[in-house]
Amino acid sequence: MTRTVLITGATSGIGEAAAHAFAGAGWRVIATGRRAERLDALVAALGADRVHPLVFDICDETARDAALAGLPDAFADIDLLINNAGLALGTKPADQANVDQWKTMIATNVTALVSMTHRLLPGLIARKGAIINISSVAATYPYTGGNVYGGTKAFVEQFSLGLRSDLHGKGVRVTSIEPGMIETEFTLVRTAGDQAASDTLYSGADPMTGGDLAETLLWIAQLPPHLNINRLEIMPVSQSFAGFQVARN
Ligand code: NDP
Ligand code: 8X3
Repeated sequence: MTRTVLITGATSGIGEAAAHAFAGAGWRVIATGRRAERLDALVAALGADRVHPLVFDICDETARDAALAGLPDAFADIDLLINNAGLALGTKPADQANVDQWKTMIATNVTALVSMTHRLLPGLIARKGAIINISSVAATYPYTGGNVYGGTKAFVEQFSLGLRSDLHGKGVRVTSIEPGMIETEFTLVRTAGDQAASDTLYSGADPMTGGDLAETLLWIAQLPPHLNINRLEIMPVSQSFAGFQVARN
C-alpha cells in the first residue's frame, strides 16, 4: 500500500532531498514551505501523482489548516510527519543578540512544530503512523552564539521523547534526529544571506548533505514497524567536540 509523508520545509536542504528520496521510494509526498516556485519545481520533477505542494508559513495556523483541509483524497491520509522546517538566526552571544530573532526561532522551531504535531496526531494514531522531528547536535552540545537555537532543538529532542511516552501502546513511532553540519541554505539563512560566510564554514569540511539525511530519514521510516529509533545523533567525520572554556583573571 502506498504510504503518505508530510515533510515541512521541503523547499531546500534536508526537506527537499527527503521529498526526492521518499517519492523515489514510492511514497506520496506532501511538500510544504513558503516558496511556491520551489514546490512547483518539485512537482515538475517528481510528478503530481507523487508530490502535492502546500504553500504556507508554518507559523500561520490558519493558513496551515486551510491548506491541509484542501488536500486531495489521494494525499489525505498521512502516515508520517517529518517536522523539518526550522532555522537559526544570528550567531551573536546572548547579550548582543536580537530578541526578535530569538522569538522567530521559538515560533518556528518550537511553537509551529508542536502545533503541527497536535493537528496531525489523531490521524497518525488512527493509522499507527510515525513522527520524525529534526533536532540538532546543538540540543546537546552548547556553543557560543547557539543560545536560543540550541534551546529550541533541546526542546524538540525532549518533546519527542515525551511524545513516545504519551503514545505508549498506540503503535505510533517517534524519532528525534540530531544532526551536525549539513551543507544546506541553513547558514545563508542564519547570516542573512552572507554567501561568503556559508562557503567558509563548509569549505574543505566534507559536510553532510541533504541527501545523507534523506537516506537516514527513509531508513528510519522503512524499518519494520515494531522498531523505534528514539534518538539518532549523526555528524560528518570531520566534525567532533571541543573542550570547556575557562575565563581567567
Ligand atoms: P534550509 O534553510 O535549507 O531549509 C529550511 C526549510 O525550512 C526550508 O524549506 C524553509 O522553507 C523551511 N522554513 C523555514 N521557516 C519556515 C516558515 N516560517 N514557514 C514554512 N517553512 C519554513 O535548512 P536545512 O535543510 O539545513 O534545515 C532543515 C532543518 O534541519 C531545520 O530544522 C534545521 O534547524 C535542522 N538542522 C540543520 C542542520 C544543518 O547543519 N544544516 C544541522 C542540524 C539540524 P521556506 O523558506 O520556503 O518557507
Ligand atoms: C545545526 C548545527 O552546529 O550549526 O543545527 O548548530 S549547528
